[in-house]
This record gives sequence, C-alpha cells and structure tokens, in this order.
Amino acid sequence: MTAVEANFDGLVGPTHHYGGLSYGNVASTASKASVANPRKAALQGLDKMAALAELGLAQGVLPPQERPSVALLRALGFDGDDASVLGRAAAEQPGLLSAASSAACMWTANAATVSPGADTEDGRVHFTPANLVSKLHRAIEAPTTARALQAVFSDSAHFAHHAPLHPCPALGDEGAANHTRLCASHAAAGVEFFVYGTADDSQRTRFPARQTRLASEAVARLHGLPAERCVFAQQHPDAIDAGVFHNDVISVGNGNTLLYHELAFADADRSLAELQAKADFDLHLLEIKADAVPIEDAVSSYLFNSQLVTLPNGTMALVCAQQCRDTPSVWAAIQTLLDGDNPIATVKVFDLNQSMRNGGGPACLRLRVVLDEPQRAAVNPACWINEESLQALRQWVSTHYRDRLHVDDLGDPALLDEVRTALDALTRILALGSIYPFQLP
Ligand code: SUG
Repeated sequence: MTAVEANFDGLVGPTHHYGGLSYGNVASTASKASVANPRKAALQGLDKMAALAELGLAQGVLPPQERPSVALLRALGFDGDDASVLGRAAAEQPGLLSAASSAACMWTANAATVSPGADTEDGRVHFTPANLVSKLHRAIEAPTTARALQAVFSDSAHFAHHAPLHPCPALGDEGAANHTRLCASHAAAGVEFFVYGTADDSQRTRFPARQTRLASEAVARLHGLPAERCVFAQQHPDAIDAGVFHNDVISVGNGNTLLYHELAFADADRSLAELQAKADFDLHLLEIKADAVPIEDAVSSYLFNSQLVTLPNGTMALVCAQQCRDTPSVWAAIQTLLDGDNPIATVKVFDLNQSMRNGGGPACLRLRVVLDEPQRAAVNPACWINEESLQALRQWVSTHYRDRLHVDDLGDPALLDEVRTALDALTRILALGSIYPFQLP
C-alpha cells in the first residue's frame, strides 16, 4: 500500500489582526496594534497552497472559525444584542475583544496531533484536537476544530477522533507543532517524536512552556502508539526563553530527516540516540550549530518552521519564508544544506509576511495528515486544493475580505455581518454542512 503526506493548511480568516496576544511569541508582541491586511494574508496562504499542489503534493484546506466569538464575550458577561456585546467589549475590554476576534486558527499545526494508520494499533488515522489552554484566544478554538476535522475526515472506518485533553495547565497540548514523525517511507510504521516544554505544569522558563509531557504521553496512549516507537524529548528552556514557544520553531522532521538547531532539545544527545535506536532505518540528523545560525536569527527567520516535504521525485524541498533569504546566516546555512549529503535538494521561498508578523511561518500554517489510498479517497473531496477550488477560494476572499484591519475596528458590528456572510458561503464551497455556531440551531 502506498501513502501520501497531505498538508491541510488553515485558510486565514477575515478578522486577521495583530492583537499582541501571545506572550512568549516575539513576533506577536512586536506587531501588537499594527494594521493587518486580512485579504493579503489569505491570498498569501492560498499562494503557498497553490504552489505545493503544483509541485505534485496532496494539498488540502481547513476552514477558519467564526470570529469575533460573540459566544465567548457573552460567557464573560457582555450582554444585549450582538452589536451591544461588541460595543461594550470594545469600550471596556478591548483585549478580550481582540482575543475573541483572533484568526489564530489559521495555524493548523496547532489544530491537532495526527497519527497515521501505519503507526496506530487499529490502523486508522487518529486525531486529537489540541486544547491550546495556554492562551485564551487559542483555547476557544478546540470545539470548532473538533467539528471541522470530523467534517473533513468523517468516515469512522478510516478516521478516529478523540476529544481534546481536559483543558487545564497540567495537560497543555498544542498539537502537531510539538510532534513530528520520522519514517523510512510514509506508508511504513514510523517513530513518533513528541517534544514538550515542561514535564507537568511547573514553570521554569521566563516565557510560558505551552506543552506538557503529561499531555504528549496521553495523546500517544489515545492514539494506540506502541511505546517502542515513541520518543518524548524536552525542549531546551533557553530556546523557549528566546521565543521558541513551539518546537516547530526550532526543528522540523520529514521522512528519514530531522533538521534541528543545536539549542532545540534539553538533552539532545540522549533524545536523538533514543530516536535513532527506535528507528529501523538510517536517520539524517541535520544539526545547525548556534555558531552558524544564532538562535535569534533562527527565531526571526523561522528557518526551522520551514516545511520539509518529499517531492514526487523522492528528493526533499525546504519550503521557507522569505525572511530566511533575508537573513544572511540562515541563507548561508540553507546553501550548505543544499550542497550537503542529505535528501534536501531544493528550496522554495514564500512571502507569508502577514502570518509571520504574528509568529506563524510555513509549517505553522499546515497540518500534516498521512493517508493511504482508501483513506485519501474518504476525505471530503471539496477540501482538496486544485485549480477549481483555488479559483473559488481566491474569488471568495476577494469578495468578502477587508484589506485593512486594526484592533480598533473589531467592535464594528458590520464586521461580524461580513464574517458570517463569508463563512456561510465558505461552508458551501467546502461542503462542510453547518459547523459554525451561528449556523447551529
Ligand atoms: O499561538 N500567534 C500564534 C502563532 C502560532 C504558530 N504556530 C506554530 N508554531 N505551529 C501563537 O502564538 C498571535 C495572535 C496575535 O497576537 O494577534 C498568535 O496567536
């Protein structure tokens, strides 16, 4: 049986803005209250999806969530009709309104942890939506994410959906951003590599460590992964304090290759030896030294948030943000990789600046789902990216999105109407049925 790795990118929602909501994510803090361009953000994301589909990769799309979340604001005591809720929140608690309006679900690497059928006990693809408890604006994503994933991967013969872990700091779970899978080929059983920031909810870093070991272990158990094919490694605390809030900001794996920074892991030698021991294939462990790329350059360029993808010809491409080309140490490191004895043969550069300014690079924007042929055939067909869906989605964005959005605009009741009109149309384009709160009875 053959299998492909599909990338499901998050479609950037119409309320994309810079709220400064993610303490510990240096780009988010630096961009606070600057003017965003939601239309450009969504089109930049679609351009990346189009290019990966063009390379011959299986590319899907996941829908954005309904924002502002009037339900969150009501639950926090703002009442009256929708316009009054927004107006009061804007006047009294603009930070809460920003959290309720965040388009952060675009970063689908945080939507869920996904284990391919080749790795799981029952042969099904297992999904656990991330609870994202570390940040209010992200924690509210989980219930709708769960519904969206079930709408896209609905056939229970092929797909198993778990509930998000109980939402509490001890079980902080940020999904696939802290998880990668190494394998000889996508169809073969792999080794699942879980990276956590802290063992439980004790905090030993200046910036928050968002993922706990307890959570990663629970996900591995739920997915029915054999212990002899799982590795749990701790993130280096200095990396977290340099702005590495998710492990995918400092390492990326694909197939038999793991690309990582010297400062990625707390006990790198032990963790990587365990990884090599549990893999029944030769691993390419590609370490980038801090002398070559200082951690600050790694964080500002998002080198390790590049997507590492296997092309149909069997070589790998590094799909990076243009900040990598603009950072001399990083661009030099990429040239060294391309010249080296490893599977990475090409680099593709993308302008994802709208997302990057909130700390979201190429790999943040995608959720990887490995699918064998029957599983691939069972995916909601309207969620695949092809010429037709791209045209419909680009047209949809151009019709419904603003080209300028600032935190001060979020209380505008017209924005809520625009969003609902847009999302209603989107559920038809992506054949999702009713998944949004405003569509539910
Ligand atoms: O959770 N930024 C996101 C970025 C997530 C990146 N994902 C991965 N590394 N996989 C976060 O910090 C900023 C929102 C704002 O400030 O408006 C934000 O949520």
